[in-house]
Order: sequence, then structure tokens, then C-alpha cells
Amino acid sequence: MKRIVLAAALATALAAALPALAATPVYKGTVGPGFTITMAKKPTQAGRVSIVVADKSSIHNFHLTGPGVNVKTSVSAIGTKTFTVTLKKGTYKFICDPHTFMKGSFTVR
Ligand SMILES: [Cu+2]
Repeated sequence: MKRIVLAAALATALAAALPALAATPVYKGTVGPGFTITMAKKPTQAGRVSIVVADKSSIHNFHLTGPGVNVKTSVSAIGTKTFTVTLKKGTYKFICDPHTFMKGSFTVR
């Protein structure tokens, strides 16, 4: 009987937490396989966002910096990595560390 009550409480807690997770906007970043680094759609508003980075090359990385944020993928690793960050007002830059001409930016207002 106690287990059922506990399970019900857990289900209620999960249901309460889910809308907050679902509300986190998702943006995509891509680096490689050639000498390109892009974000198809860029964040413009402050707040929590998830950035899903597809790192398609073992010679590039995706390094995002800006107010309160400094996250990066490894140069040698290939794969998808998700960063959940809180954006603030200001300019954010994404760059490939070994090739600094590969870069982009977006501004949060
Ligand atoms: Cu590079």
C-alpha cells in the first residue's frame, strides 16, 4: 500500500517537472565535416536553452562563449553533445579553437 502511495507521489512530481523541461527551447549547432561552423537558428532571448551540437569532425570543435557561458566539444571527438545553458543579455560567440576563422555569433537582447 505504501509503495502505491509513493509511486503516485512520484508520478505527480514528475508530471509537475515535465512542463518545465518541455519549455526549454532547443537550438542546433553544427561543426564540420568541412571547415564550417553554423547555428541554423540563433537564440535571441535570455533564459535557459539547450544547444545540441553535432560535431562532425575530429579536427574541429564547437566552443561557445559569452556572458555566463563557456562550453565546448572536444576537438578529437565526433558526435552529438547537448549543452543546457542560461543565456543573458550580450553577445555570444561560437568558434572552432584550432581554426579561429571558423566562427559565428548571436546576440541576446
Ligand atoms: Cu576547425
